[in-house]
Amino acid sequence: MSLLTLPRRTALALLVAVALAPGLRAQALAQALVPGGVGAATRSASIELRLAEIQPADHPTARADFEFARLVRERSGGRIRVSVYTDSVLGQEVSVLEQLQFGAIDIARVSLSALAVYVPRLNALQMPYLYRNAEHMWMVLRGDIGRELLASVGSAGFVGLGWFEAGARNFYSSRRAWRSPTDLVGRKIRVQENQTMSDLVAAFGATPLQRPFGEIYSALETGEIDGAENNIPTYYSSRHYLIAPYYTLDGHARVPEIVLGSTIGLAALTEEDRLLLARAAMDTIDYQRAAWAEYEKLAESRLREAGVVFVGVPDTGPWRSLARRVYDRQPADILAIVARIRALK
Ligand code: BDP
Repeated sequence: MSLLTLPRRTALALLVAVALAPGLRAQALAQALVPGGVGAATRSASIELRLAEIQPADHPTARADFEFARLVRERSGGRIRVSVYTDSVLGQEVSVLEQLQFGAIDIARVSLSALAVYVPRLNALQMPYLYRNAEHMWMVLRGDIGRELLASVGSAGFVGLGWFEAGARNFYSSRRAWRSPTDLVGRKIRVQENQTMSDLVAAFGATPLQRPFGEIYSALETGEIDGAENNIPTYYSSRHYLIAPYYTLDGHARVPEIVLGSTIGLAALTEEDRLLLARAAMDTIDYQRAAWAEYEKLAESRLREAGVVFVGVPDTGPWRSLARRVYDRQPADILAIVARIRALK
């Protein structure tokens, strides 16, 4: 489709995005203006896409972004280059999603929690104690449910490209170890900017505070929050353990990561190239999961060396029964997906 044949609003948004986005290829987009079609134009033009990542470059998720970029480059014969911007240099996740929506960023790897604000049905995938284990989650993500939900992000101006592993999330605290849910009562805990995550923390009797990821360290330092929650790799790479050295292995949720394109940012690409991106993202999953497993072990041993106290939770029963309240608040469409997930053997 040529830009001239796009609906007026989309074409305008695309032009605004071009003006705002140094990452978009002027050449490809200029050619998109030529009647005759974007497809014909972009096949030969070189394309540069900007990918936003909030994690540091050595985090397994960021390493997978680089692998994705490598695959895209190789498979497009060097024609499509994905430049990966790590360490939140393009902004925190809420801002990254806004920039993706208007095309200032072409691709991003974000947490499903952040994205679910735009596509509430995605909350089904991060419900507490939902999956039996990581394999169960991957069966869901790689199957019909994962495919349907990835496609559903189109309604919010995104192109769902693929999923990444993000382990199990656990609570960590700065002053003393939290051994049972009663230790959380009255505590202030940072959560992602997502209502379901707030509901979960509230179900344990704590006060949820939604804050951007980049603000956690100082919020722990000043005592604005008593703790936060995340997976082991992120707890380690963010260095939050330096001020919050108690990590409780309650495993309350598995929140997958998602690789997203911008509908506007990728509008100048051919359908074939968009497919190439999606296949490359899917083909990066095995690499990412292996990198994750390896880094998780390394992070755990480094954390132990640093004196972090890991609090084992042999019986998650009391945690699970409180977390059930989060399910009571869910609309029927989410509960229907949850039922399908649970039935998947
Ligand atoms: C990490 C995710 C990152 C989230 C962060 C958070 O990789 O995308 O933004 O958690 O808690 O595990 O905000």
